[in-house]
Parts: sequence; structure tokens; C-alpha cells
Amino acid sequence: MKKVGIVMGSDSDLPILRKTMDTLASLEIPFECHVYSAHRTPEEARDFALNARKNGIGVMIAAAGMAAHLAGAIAANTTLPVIGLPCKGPCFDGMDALLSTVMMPSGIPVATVAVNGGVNAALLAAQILAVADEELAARLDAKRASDAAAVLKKDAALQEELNK
Ligand code: RP5
Repeated sequence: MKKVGIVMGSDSDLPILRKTMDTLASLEIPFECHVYSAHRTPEEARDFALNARKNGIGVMIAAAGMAAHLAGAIAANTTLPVIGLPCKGPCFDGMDALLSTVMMPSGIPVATVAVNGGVNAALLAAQILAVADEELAARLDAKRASDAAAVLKKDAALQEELNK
């Protein structure tokens, strides 16, 4: 199976990316994860993107906060699908990172998930890989069913409480 290539702008983003890695692991999807910054280590970020396809990566997740240019910088150097994950920083409730990540110019797309949306970044990456992987698609179906069952269990508990 192709790997997911994960990159974050700083290790301060790691708590969000832990959710991404946990979700990928639960779906048995291989990944590699790095701290490379569009601003502080632009050469390493560029090389990671340029070499991703030949290194067995099928989809990229790029997470950053503040002036979050990392996803765009990665997307500029690969035609693999790139998922942008804006991380909430100290100001503006993450709106700075959201707009920096999502507002890409025509020609260089970044599929942006919610601010701090670490789980959805992983699931979207999984769904992209599952286009060509029936077994992974089945695992995603099973996860959807189990997530739905968990919600219905909560509803049943609520109904029981309300109807006491
Ligand atoms: C961004 O700047 C990083 O992605 C991080 O979200 C933010 C702050 O980085 P640190 O100052 O915590 O290293 O590039």
C-alpha cells in the first residue's frame, strides 16, 4: 500500500498530528511523519515533496499554524494530492492558518480540512488511497458503521434518561 506523507511546520503542532497518526494506524495505513517548515527549513520541505512519489507516498498531509504556507509549498512541488491541515495558533482562533491554507491560487490545489481537523485529514487521506484499494475501503465502511453505532448508543442513553 502507498504511504501517507505527513509534514508539520513545528513540533508544537504534534498534538493535532497525533490524532492523524492514531487514525491512520487504526486503519493499518503506513505513514511517515516529519517536522519541516515552509519558512524555517524550506529546502527540506521542498525535497520531501519532490521525492514523495518515488519514496512510495500516495497522498500528503501538511499541517501548520499562523502564516500557514506549508501545504501550499508542498503542493507546489508535487502532483500527489495534498491535504492541508490548519492548526490553531495563539491568535485569531486559527482563522489565520485556515485562510493561509485554503486560499490557494488556481493550478495548485490543496484540499483543506477543518482547523485542528487531524482525524479528518487522516480519513480523507485514507479515502483517497481507498479509491484503488478495496480492502481499505472495507475498513473505512466498517469504521463508519461502528462510529454510527456509537452515536446511536449515545442517543439510546439520552432517551432513557429523558424518559425516566
Ligand atoms: C508554524 O508556526 C507552525 O506550524 C506552528 O503552528 C507555528 C508556531 O511554531 P512554533 O513557534 O511553535 O515552533 O510554522
